[in-house]
Amino acid sequence: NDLFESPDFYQIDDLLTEEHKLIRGSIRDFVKKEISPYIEDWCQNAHFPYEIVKKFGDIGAFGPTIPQEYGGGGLDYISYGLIMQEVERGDSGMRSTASVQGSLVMYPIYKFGSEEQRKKYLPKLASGEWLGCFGLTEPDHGSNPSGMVTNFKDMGDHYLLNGAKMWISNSPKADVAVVWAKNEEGRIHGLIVERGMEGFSTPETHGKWSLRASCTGELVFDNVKVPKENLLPGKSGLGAPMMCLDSARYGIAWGAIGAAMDCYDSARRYSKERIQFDKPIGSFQLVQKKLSEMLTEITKAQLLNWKLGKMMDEGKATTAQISMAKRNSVETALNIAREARQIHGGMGITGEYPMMRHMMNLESVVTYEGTHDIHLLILGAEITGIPAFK
Ligand code: TGC
Ligand code: FAD
Repeated sequence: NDLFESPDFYQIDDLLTEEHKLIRGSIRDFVKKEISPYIEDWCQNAHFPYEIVKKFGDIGAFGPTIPQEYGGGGLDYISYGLIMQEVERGDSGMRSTASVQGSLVMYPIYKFGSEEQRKKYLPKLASGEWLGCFGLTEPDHGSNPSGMVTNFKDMGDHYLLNGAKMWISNSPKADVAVVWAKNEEGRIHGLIVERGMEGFSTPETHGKWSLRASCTGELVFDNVKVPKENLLPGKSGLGAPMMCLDSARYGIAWGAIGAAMDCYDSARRYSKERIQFDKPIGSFQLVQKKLSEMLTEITKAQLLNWKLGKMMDEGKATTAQISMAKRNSVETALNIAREARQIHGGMGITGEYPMMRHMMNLESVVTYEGTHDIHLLILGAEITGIPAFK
């Protein structure tokens, strides 16, 4: 990974500012030093390196677009995208840790939280002193979150929360959880639940073949007394978690291309080194076809992501535009991981090279934050005006 060369076939760097390039460079150096040398071991051993949380805080990977007064970076969406790209070049599970904290925990507290909530939680989340998680998915409600059954009752001086969430990134180690639950009228609200509240537990999910360096678990609420001041007052309804997802899905669009770049770069180098039939395999047309198509797809996705970032900064990006980019990037990355794996022959299945790990990770990325088919249907609804979900 010391040799990594970032593909930039269309001089897309010309579209970046000096600050963007500095940020990308510093995250790239961090990933080379703190993630790449260890990631294969962490994944092989299903180990979540908890110490990375503080380190991510130190380099500003948490909540880059949140204003500085709350501990965030005060940066634009291109910077956020570049950070996600570089972290996911290291590993999708590490990017998950960062994007959940920034887009799914800090963002709703910043956007829908009271001033007291912002001051209490955001600086500690930004610095990595606290780790957060986001509970939307339930055992019986994944693609259809509006059917959720987790609920809270108004008990006068507090809320009583009951239910369960499943597949929650960071949950086993999280200090705080932003939880989406229905009130007695069936309206969805966000609640901040803290570790240590009686009746709240976070059992870990074991046996994953994907995102093995990220910890995943459940959130179980058994008559949890949640203080009233922990309700996010700024927005209710499914639109509130969906706005968080818009931000996180945008980060994934950039992140998945980071994984694709890593696979492409490894394949490019291997094709020049590996000799078969007395020639480097990169001299064969079929290998060149694979590499050419990889670079084409990466370049297309880089331009799509950059333009989407500009629209995010202007507040103009729509959910369907974000769906298109998330869906395109993840599919591109999965195809590139598979083709790059083949270019490495048998060596490609080992932890000596990153493709197999990226490929397995990307099976989660293609499923979470809206499955590949749900994003296709979001686009279909935009095109026709006819939602096909129900
Ligand atoms: P629908 O009828 O379309 O909408 C219900 C209400 O929500 C509003 N809304 C939005 N508002 C703002 N921004 C958005 N992006 C919005 N999308 C929807 C909508 O206007 C409506 O409001 P109102 O006032 O009219 O009631 O909802 P639906 O029930 O038909 O569902 C639509 C569907 C299927 C597209 C949506 O629910 C969906 O995207 N499903 C996928 C679920 C998902 O993405 N889950 C992600 C869980 S979190 C996660 O995976 C984190 S992994 C992180 C990591 O580790 O990196
Ligand atoms: P289902 O919704 O049961 O879907 C199963 C299949 O049916 C899919 O192929 C889907 O596309 C298809 N399908 C469903 N509905 C339709 C339809 N209307 N039309 C056509 N096809 C349809 N969630 C959180 O809230 N927070 C997290 O931090 C989080 N982290 C995650 C981490 C990992 C590693 C994973 C794997 C998941 C995580 N998730 C998280 C959950 C994730 O968002 C869900 O897995 C995802 O939304 C899909 O839900 P599901 O798994 O219940 O699949």
